[in-house]
Amino acid sequence: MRRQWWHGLTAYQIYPRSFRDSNGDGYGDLQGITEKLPYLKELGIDLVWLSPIYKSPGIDNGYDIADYQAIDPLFGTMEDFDALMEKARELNLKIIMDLVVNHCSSEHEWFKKACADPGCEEASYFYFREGRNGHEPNNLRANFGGSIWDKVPGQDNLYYCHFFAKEQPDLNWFNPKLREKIYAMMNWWLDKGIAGFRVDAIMCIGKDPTFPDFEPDPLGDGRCGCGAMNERCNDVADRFLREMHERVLKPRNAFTVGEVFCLNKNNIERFIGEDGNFSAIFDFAARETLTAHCAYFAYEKLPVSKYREVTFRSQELTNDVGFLCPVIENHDEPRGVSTYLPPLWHNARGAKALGTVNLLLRGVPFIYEGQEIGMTNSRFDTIYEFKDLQSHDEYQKCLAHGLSEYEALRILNDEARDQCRTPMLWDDTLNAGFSTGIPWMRVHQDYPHLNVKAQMADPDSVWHHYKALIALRKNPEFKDTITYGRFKALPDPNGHTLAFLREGERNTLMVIANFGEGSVTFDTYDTARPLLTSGEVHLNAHSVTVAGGSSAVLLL
Ligand code: TEU
Repeated sequence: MRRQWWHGLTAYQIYPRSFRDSNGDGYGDLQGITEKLPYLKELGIDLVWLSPIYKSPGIDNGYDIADYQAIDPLFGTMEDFDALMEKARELNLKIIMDLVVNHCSSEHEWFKKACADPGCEEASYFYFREGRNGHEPNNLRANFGGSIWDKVPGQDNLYYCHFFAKEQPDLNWFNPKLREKIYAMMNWWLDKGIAGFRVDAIMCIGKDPTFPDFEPDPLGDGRCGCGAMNERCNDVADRFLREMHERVLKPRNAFTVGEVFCLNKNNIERFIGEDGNFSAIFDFAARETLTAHCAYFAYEKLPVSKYREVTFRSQELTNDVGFLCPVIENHDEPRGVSTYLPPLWHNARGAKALGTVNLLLRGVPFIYEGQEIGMTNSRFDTIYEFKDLQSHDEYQKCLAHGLSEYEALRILNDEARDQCRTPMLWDDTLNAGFSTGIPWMRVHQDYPHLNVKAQMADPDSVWHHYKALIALRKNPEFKDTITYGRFKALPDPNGHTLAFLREGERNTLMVIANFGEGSVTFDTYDTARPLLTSGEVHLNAHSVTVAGGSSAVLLL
């Protein structure tokens, strides 16, 4: 495998509005991020992904972009961004930006011009279609509910397409002029020194421009989720992604991680092979298993055995091809500890053991802010505390399904995107040290005892375990094995254990994380050397015993 500069890195996702507020307006900002970059360096992070900071009305928290080359005043100025880049260079931290180009904002000047004159060039950057027999052009449902079609303002029978909110009009990738503008914008950011992009919702650009009707799905509104069209049109997305790769990414040797949900053995080479469209893609196998159901209320708890099965399947699929980015949570998902572990381990022990798996699977792991201190889901008491538009849509779906408000809230508290979006917990002072103002979201209930400052002072904390895991990834003796070593699954003795080998050229590591109640024992054949453990681990002459909620990394 050809070696690349980004192989072996450890990455971190920042959700800017919740990371650190420097000016007391209740929202995180760029100066706040710059202030905390040394903190990330101390943890051992190499690469940072910033969720969107572009000019935006904020309907979808910045995933609705009104100007791709301007910073939203909420986050600061372009000078603040340049200062952030300067600090990152000084610390040798790479920065990647969110590339949100399936859609823009209805406040983007392209869309405003398009609406003012549907015959103008900008209108061809969007999907404008006539209604059919007094109805929307087809029956697809948008990701945040309702039809993917809304009427172009002032028009009787002309609609525009949006796969997400109505304020997020989809861009027409079939238009070569639009594609050129996007590539120019990407180059502009790369010229500013960023290392690459996290590519948002990108498979949505695979569309059938005739917009046929689809077979309605079980939700019962006569519509079909818009993802069904993308599934049919992967080859269309591939064509555009290939062009983006050849024209922009490859010549700049940029790092890209795709938000791609449909990985299988047929498309993997094209996505992340040696000359793939992306450098890597997130491993969403576990998430996809949950979200295969059409609404939050239908999600079922994923047993550890299932989590193991799908995670290991992704590893085996990619062993010989390329790199995944293992994730347990992000700004679209509730906390991994709360989602994938049994309630017994919704605590520091569970967080450490899950972190061990997350950071030692083969790939470029992304840690989401707060994961390194073992944050669990935030809890809200009323629907008004949920900020995400998807939460409100899902709440209505629950009620329409006949659930009580109490049950709907319980479901949201487990499944909503808000659960991960609350402010970062820096210390035990007012608002967890996030802001001196009124935070835009309620601060997590555990902050008096669960925060960065307390954990940095406690050598036995989740934070120190993460730091040790990252240090292990960088240790010259094991770096090669952890980066390139083959993944090999080991059996699961109690239905709650993830155990695997990483087989490198110089050495082999054994990783075990037990999420059951009782202990498990694995043969080590010879005397193994413990490299890092959490919880209770006992090494015997030819075996190792790992108690419930514990993990071990051994050199065989
Ligand atoms: O998410 C794309 C996506 O597919 C989401 O529908 C995701 O699966 C869902 O939110 C999970 O509940 C990206 C961004 O990560 C997300 O924050 C944006 O809202 C979305 O694109 C639109 O830009």
